[in-house]
Parts: sequence; structure tokens; C-alpha cells
Amino acid sequence: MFLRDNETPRVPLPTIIMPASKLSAASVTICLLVLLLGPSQLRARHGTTPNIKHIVVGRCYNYITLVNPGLRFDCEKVWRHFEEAVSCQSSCNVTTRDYHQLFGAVPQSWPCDTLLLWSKTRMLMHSYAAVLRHHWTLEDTLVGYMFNNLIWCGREEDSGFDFHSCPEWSACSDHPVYSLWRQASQNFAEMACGNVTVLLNGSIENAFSRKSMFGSVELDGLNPQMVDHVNIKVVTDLEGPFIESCSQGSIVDLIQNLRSRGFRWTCTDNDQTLMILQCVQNPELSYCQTHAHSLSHRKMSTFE
Ligand code: N1C
Repeated sequence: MFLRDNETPRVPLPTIIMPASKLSAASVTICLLVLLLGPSQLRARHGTTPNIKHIVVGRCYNYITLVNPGLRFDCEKVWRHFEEAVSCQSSCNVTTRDYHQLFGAVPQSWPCDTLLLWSKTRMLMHSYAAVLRHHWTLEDTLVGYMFNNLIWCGREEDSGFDFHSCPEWSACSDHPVYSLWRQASQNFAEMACGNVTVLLNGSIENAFSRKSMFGSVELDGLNPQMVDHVNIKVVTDLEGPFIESCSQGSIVDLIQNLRSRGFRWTCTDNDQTLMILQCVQNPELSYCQTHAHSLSHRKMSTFE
């Protein structure tokens, strides 16, 4: 449950709350609409996140003022670079190059031994990073922080954002959201040094996928001359399914790739901290109930 984030995040559909008496008529209408419009048109319903400028600029000021007060970035300029990259382009035509100026305006580096990469383990990664304070994810960088969970695309006809509909990632290779995450992920991986941690989801097939951002961009971006160890942690939902592990499935391919490029690596199944975090989130899980005593004992030593 904790790990059930193996889908590309989507903007949640609006929740409709109404009296039960109206529910059946309304449901029928919605079903008819779905049938009439077809799934592709419904998908196109999610346009650029409303108030995106205020959100991005606000997050930027928050970041440089409270999160990382040492930084001297110009948030208005950052927004202008972003707007220039996106707003006059057609919605499927923004390449990583278009974000060049944006990334140029916010150079950041991190100390060695701190980078945390992940794939399909988003929720757990957040708790893990919160507990292990000195681990940094892409979402801790200014760009990751500013654009997390947002959607955007431009309109070709008249400059500006399209607040009505944006294409799915899969609809085009130069998707504005994808290109930004791609460039951000590449920059992030390229600066990795020392020990790097990778959190993968053993409860799904292809925990290591060449189609994911980790598998298609970050892995290739890691430099064996700069990275000492790649420490893989395979985490499954405590109640399964138990599909992949360090010795089973796609993770074997990942290890093979690391070996062939000369990386040193470790791989851990069932990392204690990750198991405890899942129990903290879901104490009622039968695994947690059964192992309550031993986990609390371990917890003391893990966090000491
Ligand atoms: O495709 P993924 O996982 O392998 O991407 C995760 C990988 C991490 O190591 C991050 O450094 O790529 C980086 N990254 C993010 O930090 C990030 N935050 C939010 C990539 N994508 C990120 N997102 C959104 O999650 C983004 O909108 C994309 O849709 C997903 C990718 O998550 P995934 O498929 O679980």
C-alpha cells in the first residue's frame, strides 16, 4: 500500500460530492459523457495547473528564504526563463534544450554521499528522506521543489499556457513536463559523487525499467569516476506481492549494468529502516503486528 505509486502521477480527478438521491442520475450522465467523449478527450481535460505562476514563484521564494537561505537566485528571472521555454511553443514541442537558460539560472551542487535516487517508490522515498536527514532527492533541488506535482503546456496560437488541456506524457517525445524532469534528472545524476542510494519497488515487475527516468536518464548519467558505490535497496510492500529482489527480475539487469561500467555496488532486500517506516505508516498491517516487538527493538538501534 505504501508503495502503490507505480504509476506516473496524474492530477486527481475532481471529487464530486452530492446527495445520494442525485447520485444515480448523475452517475448515468457521467457514464454517458465518458462514452460520448472517449477516453482520449477526457485525458485532455487536465490543462496547466491553475495559478502556476504564483505557485512556482512562491515556491521559489519559499525555497531561497526558508528552505535554503544561502541561495541568491532571482525568482522572477527563473519564472521568465520557464515561461519563455514553454509558453509560445506547441504543447508537444518543448525539448530539454529549451530549458537551458532556466537550469543555467539555478546552478546547485550537493555534498558527496547524499544522493537518493528512486523509481516507483515515491511515497516511501519521501519518508525515508525525511528520516535520514542527509539524503537529498531531486525534489530537494530548487527546480524539483518548484515544479513538483505541477502540469503545464503552452499554446502555439497566442503565447501563454494552455489551462484547458495538456497532452499525456506518452503523446509526444518533447512533452514540456517530461523534458523538464528529464533535464533535471540528468543534471542531478551527473553531479552524484561518493555513495549513491537507489530505492526500487520489489512489489512490481520491472522494478528497474529502462523506460523510467531512473533507468533511461539517471543511471546513464552516473559517472563511475565520481561514484564510489551504488547502494540499491529493494523494498516490497510488507504484505507482498514479492516479485523482484536483488537476485530476481530486472534488478539483476541493473546490477549487471553497474558491473559492466565498473561501479562498485551493494544490494539490500528488506532494509530494516524501510520496513519500520512502512509499519509506522500502517501499524495495523499483520506483519507489523506480528513483528511489533522485534521491530521496536530494531528501531531503537536503527535510529540511534
Ligand atoms: O520515472 P522514475 O520514477 O524512475 O523517476 C524517478 C527518478 C528519481 O530518481 C528522481 O531523481 O527521476 C527523478 N524524478 C523526480 O525526482 C521526480 N519527482 C516527481 C523523476 N520524476 C519525478 N517526479 C514525477 O514522478 C514526474 O512527474 C514523473 O512523472 C514521475 C516519475 O516517477 P517514477 O515513474 O516513479
